[in-house]
Amino acid sequence: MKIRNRIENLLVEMKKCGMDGLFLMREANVRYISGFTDSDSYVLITEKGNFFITDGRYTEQAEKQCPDYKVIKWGKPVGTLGDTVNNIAKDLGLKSIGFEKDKMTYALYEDFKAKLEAVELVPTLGLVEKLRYVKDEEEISNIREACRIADVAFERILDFIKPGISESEVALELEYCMRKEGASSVGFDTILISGSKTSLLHGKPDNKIIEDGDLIILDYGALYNGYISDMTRTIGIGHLDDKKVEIYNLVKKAQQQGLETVKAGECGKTVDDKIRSVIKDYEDYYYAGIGHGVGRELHEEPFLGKYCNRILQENCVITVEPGIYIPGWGGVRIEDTIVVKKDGYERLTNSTKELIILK
Ligand SMILES: [Mn+2]
Repeated sequence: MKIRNRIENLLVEMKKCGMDGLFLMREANVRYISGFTDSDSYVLITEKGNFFITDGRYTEQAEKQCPDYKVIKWGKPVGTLGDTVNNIAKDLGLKSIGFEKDKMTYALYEDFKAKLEAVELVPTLGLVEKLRYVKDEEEISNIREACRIADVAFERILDFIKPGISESEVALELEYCMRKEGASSVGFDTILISGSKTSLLHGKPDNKIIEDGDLIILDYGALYNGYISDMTRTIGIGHLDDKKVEIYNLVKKAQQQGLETVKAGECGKTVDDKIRSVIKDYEDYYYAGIGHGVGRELHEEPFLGKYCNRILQENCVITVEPGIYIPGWGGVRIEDTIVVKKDGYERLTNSTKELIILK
């Protein structure tokens, strides 16, 4: 979708809230609404024009990337951000300006409060996020590519993993594979943990050595063109005991049945209910957050879990990632990134979910 269309859609939302300006600072929102690909920048959206506010490091880049905006350089000698926004507000005669209340800092709010005397500051929540909830074709194709990169990296890393090598070495190689395949960076800090550490949902790779009998959780993703993929696979090394195989197959079944409940019109709770019914003997070891939207941010709406009632819509991109985590023993998680469709879903991460046991 063109940037101009996104701005127009946002203006509609702003009108509903009765504000004539909207100041944005959440990086994912700034990028979405402007096309800018870097950080430390702000936008002010109004019916009378759109302003991209950044410092001297980024003005040239912004002029190129944001043709729908007037680029404004802030900082000395003009003054603070509040001064800069106030100058625009005075020129345009703005009466009220919205801001992201979950992102605005107290210090910046104080600055705005002091400088924007004639303007009402209106706290807002999720206006741009509402537009980002359903992905357009271009966004989906970026996520699809990020998922393809993760799939290729998974295939390659299987040749690299062997007993005696550390988690950190494997994580580094995995990240290298993604960069080599076209990722601009990792989508988030790689979770690559083994043995009893696998009960830590977000454990960090370290110098722990991968040993015979270990399960390994690989939860990682690529960043491509500003969009993230998110996939988890659990694999085994050498001789796995029966309980590990049993729990693996249970999680695999739960994830598959969870996926099959996904379609437009359902909500995150439905998926959770289904998964819970499959893993019921292990419910004490289950973590209720079993999925989330993914796009410009790793975790965004809609979320999937027991208390998640937001309706899944066609072309929402989400993850489904149930797991069983037994403290001191270990855990299993399986996760795919998928697109919600009218009658089901399309899987974007396509790596196998058959239990892989490396020798
Ligand atoms: Mn995830």
